[in-house]
Amino acid sequence: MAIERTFSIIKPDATKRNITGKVNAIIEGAGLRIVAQKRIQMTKAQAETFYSVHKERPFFGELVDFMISAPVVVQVLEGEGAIARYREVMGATNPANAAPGTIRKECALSVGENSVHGSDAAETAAIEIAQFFSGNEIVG
Ligand code: 3AN
Repeated sequence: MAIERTFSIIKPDATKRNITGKVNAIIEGAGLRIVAQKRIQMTKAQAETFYSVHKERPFFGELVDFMISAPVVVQVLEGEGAIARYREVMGATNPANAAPGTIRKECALSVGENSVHGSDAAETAAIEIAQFFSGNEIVG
């Protein structure tokens, strides 16, 4: 399988509870490498752009407000089949349905406050990485 890069966000519910290290331990324990990482306060415009695919969904406003409610940690993860692998490591969107050992099972609070985001395909990974990182900030 090819080495890929995917985009990850540790969301406000996790930064507020001071468990970014716990999330990173699960990521690294799964064999993914954190090749870029920074803690930022997302602006409303950044959050709206990032989640624009969901703009017609009823929870869009709530999602944007949540993502700007506290700092987030944006990351680039690298590894074999990293995009699908990270989706497995994150677990189901609703933590009630997430498998044991996944980030959402171990850390998330609800379907909205679900601790992490991960890209769902190679095209979105490239777009999402480029929204938050320049090439020289990613060191593999
Ligand atoms: P995933 O993050 O697992 O790819 P998506 O793409 O269906 O899930 O949803 C994007 C984000 O929107 C989720 N991570 C979650 O924070 C939020 N979300 C999804 N469904 C709901 C919902 N029913 N109510 C509130 N927020 C939701």
